[in-house]
Amino acid sequence: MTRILVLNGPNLSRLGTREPDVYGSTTWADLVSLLESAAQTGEEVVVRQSNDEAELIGWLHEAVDTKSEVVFNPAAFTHYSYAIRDAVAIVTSAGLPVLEVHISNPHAREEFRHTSVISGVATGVIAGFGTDSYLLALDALRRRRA
Ligand code: CA2
Repeated sequence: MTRILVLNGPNLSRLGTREPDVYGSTTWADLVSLLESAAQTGEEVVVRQSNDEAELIGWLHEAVDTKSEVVFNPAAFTHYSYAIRDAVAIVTSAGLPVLEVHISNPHAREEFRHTSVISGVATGVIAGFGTDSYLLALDALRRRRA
């Protein structure tokens, strides 16, 4: 059984309630159901969201302990959290993939979003495809495993 942790950072639980031009109209509840139901035979997809940096870091440590693959939207922490970068590096250096995902394309937005302190230690990055970015990441994990 392959366990996939889909981790989400601050404010993503508000998806679908504002800024639909940037983030689309899919709600957080819709996204959770979509991802859970996208699990294929032999996969368990666990979706979590936190506004708390420490909790996200704890979940990344859990990924190492449970040998889970990770799809991660660090949200605004993407742009400045060295603590989260270090935790992602702990996962990838244990040989487990961490795919950084973004709903929007941060490079087409404000300058501060052009920097990701996570990308350099992530396995790969998928951004700009709306909530499909998560589905593309699940597919990329499968192709990498095959
Ligand atoms: O595009 C993405 O997925 C982001 O990671 C989303 C973050 C943003 O800080 C990153 O630059 C790019 C923001 C998530 C906030 O989520 C909201 C959800 C609904 C309404 C407003 C914000």
